[in-house]
Amino acid sequence: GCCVASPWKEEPVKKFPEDFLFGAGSAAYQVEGAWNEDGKGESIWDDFMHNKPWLMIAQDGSSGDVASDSYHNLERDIQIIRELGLDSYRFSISWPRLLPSGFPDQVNEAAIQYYNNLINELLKHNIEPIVTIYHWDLSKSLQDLGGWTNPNIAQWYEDYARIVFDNFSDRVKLWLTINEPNEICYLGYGHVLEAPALNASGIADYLCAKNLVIAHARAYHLYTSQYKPLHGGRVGIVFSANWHVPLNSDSEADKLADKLHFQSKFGIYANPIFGYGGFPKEYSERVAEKSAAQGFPRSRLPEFSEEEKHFVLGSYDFMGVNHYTGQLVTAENVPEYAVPSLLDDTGADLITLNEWKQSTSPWIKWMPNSLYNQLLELGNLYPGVDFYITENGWSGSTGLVDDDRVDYLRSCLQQCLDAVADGVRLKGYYTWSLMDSFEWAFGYDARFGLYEIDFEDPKRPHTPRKSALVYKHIIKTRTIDY
Ligand code: BGP
Repeated sequence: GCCVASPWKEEPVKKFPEDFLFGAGSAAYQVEGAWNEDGKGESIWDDFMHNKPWLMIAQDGSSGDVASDSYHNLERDIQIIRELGLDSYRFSISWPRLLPSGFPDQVNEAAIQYYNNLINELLKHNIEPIVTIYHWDLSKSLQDLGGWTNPNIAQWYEDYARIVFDNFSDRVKLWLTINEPNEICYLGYGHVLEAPALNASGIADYLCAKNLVIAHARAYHLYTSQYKPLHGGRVGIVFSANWHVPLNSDSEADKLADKLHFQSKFGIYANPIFGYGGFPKEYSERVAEKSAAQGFPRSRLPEFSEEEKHFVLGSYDFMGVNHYTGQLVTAENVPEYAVPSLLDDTGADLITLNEWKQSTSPWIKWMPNSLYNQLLELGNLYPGVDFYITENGWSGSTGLVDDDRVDYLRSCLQQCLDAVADGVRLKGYYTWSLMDSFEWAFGYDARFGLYEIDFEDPKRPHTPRKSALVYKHIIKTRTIDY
């Protein structure tokens, strides 16, 4: 392992390393708006919001049609990014904005222009762009061909990534191929919580998982062979990793449930790329057993050929980690706590404690030290790997005096410092999010922004919350003072 908690540290590290990147993030569908302007194609999120609004958790009739209106307000966004003093800004490129048909037969010049302006403005002010190539807004035309369940998507994604690299890799040096495979596959293909709401749990989510890691590896190898020699950038992928511990640490059943839970949410995507290759062993065995018991002639979990395993393994320069919360995991069925969608193949139940502070997002509670614990676990699992916290934030106060968000931000940054002191190779931290934005199934009910947005009139200047001022101070001094 790489990292040990050392409570006897003489002098706790108080300062972030000089090259540590402080950032904030956004995603195209959540902020851009302009959903059908300047030749943009339709995405699965446009389709989901327009045609299946009853599946949203927030029944407020909202959508990302206008969102934070960033497509029309680039200067305003740059202004707040500068005001905060960010070292780096994370945003995503919209696949259907760049390629209206989903394929590179026609490249949308207006999209190139928009992203060029954004990148150039950032660089002009010494702000490092980190670009997510895919943050959930798949072209509807590609979903009509099966989307992430179709193995051909690896080729479609590579073709799209090539257009992205051709246009932007002379200036963008940090790349994130795909944001949160678990949320894409599990919530979108296994369930109805995200687009395309396919609801084919245990089948479509597993096809998605395999195709997605291969697509990621295609983009990685494309960049590494053709663009890296010219521009020297780095490519990673973003996983969601929320902390997990067995409810009863003496119970073998709870320990197994915890392991299977972590493998199902994280390992099936991370192990093929960062681990020993292919899907994790225990989880593969579990799905094979369950499939046999259910009368399937083969496991529902697809396999990787040796060639595929080899192609995918090691296809990274770093790992991006999105972290918000944590749970206790048990093999017992505890009906009053059960989250039904999580029972699937693991049979694990997730429990949170009443004393943990609840955010406005039902799934986010403040579990003490979860980020530190998660970073240490990852550091030990993957020694030598560089990490970025690509998302971390608090859904809470809508007002300007957001003390809850301030406390969470300070605590999480302190946990990052502690993890760095204990040897984790953490290179940067991106708060979620720069400004209030359209929060997927939660619409505008969940507010994560350091800057407040008036969604009635998104063109109005964004107002900094207290958390923005606190973050600005931390970035400037590179220390957290209380
Ligand atoms: C992550 C996504 C982000 C962001 C965040 C908040 O899963 O990558 O895009 O939205 O979660 O989550 P939510 O809005 O679903 O509460």
